[in-house]
Amino acid sequence: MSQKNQTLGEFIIENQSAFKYTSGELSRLINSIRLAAKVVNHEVNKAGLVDIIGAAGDTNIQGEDQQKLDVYANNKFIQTMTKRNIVCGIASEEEDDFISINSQDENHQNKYVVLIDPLDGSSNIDVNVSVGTIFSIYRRITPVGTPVTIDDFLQKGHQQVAAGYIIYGTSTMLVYTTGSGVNGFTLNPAIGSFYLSHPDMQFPVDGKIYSVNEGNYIHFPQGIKNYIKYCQQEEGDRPYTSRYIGSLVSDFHRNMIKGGIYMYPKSSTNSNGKLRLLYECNPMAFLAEQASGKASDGFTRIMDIQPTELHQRVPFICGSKNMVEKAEEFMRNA
Ligand code: P6P
Repeated sequence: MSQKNQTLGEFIIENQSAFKYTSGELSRLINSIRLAAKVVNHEVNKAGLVDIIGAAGDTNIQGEDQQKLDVYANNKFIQTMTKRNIVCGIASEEEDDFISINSQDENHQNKYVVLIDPLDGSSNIDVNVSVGTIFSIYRRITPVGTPVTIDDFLQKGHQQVAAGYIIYGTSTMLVYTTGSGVNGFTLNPAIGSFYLSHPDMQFPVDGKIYSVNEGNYIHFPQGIKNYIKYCQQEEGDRPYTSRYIGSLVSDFHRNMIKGGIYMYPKSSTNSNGKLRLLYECNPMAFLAEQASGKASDGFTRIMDIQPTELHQRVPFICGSKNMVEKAEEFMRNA
């Protein structure tokens, strides 16, 4: 049984036996993410002090200006996981294609692939608003000893063995699941250790916060428009409160603690929405369901969607179970 103030390292060791693949590789992988998180956290926290912010001049496959910290975070996570010889493949929002990793003479013996959004919400960096890293971990499905293929990355979300995020906010937290609930660890920057601060995190079944970019309202499907109007109506415990940080990890984290729903619907300008299935929606959906919440595209469970492309986008509705089901009801009845 985990107790508060346990370090992340102690927690991983204590709970390793509970994980069905107890080879220790996944523990080492989580530890490598922990190390990279501390390194990135250091740079994020001083972003305002050195000339490391501002566009790097390049654009990524999404056509978005790459902030220097995006590039830095991407490199740090990839380097850390590669050097520690734990994964056989990595896919990243910042990389056009997946990376096959054959560390030293390992001959592709490693079993895990990682998909990562190294710095989500990076447009907030210059205005000092929380940003985050999101990661998703699968066991490879192609034969060990051969290079990974795209099939190892295009697995349905319910095949994930672990998922989590780091939120670089007023405090830095690592929140993750290996399929036995969600636990949150807060970094003590003075000594560089993560401590269990939020054991067994649970979405309240209901909530009063809705998070959506209402600037896109006129482009939303009718069902979403109807749900937003429902949230704003004077009746029962409504109107709800609108809170939108513009950083998925931050909005998700607040909603998981206080109760709420996050929506990034499709629109006439974003035909499949904006968020990416593989390294944003699936890991957040895994966490949501492990915390008794729910995640869908408005009709289908996110983790049941069969991926077809590395950077594909899906509409995303996620949060407190009753709120997501209410939004789905409006989508069905529109
Ligand atoms: P918009 C950040 O770019 C992100 O991927 C999520 O973190 C965030 O919730 C969303 O996009 C914000 O998008 O279009 O509302 O600015």
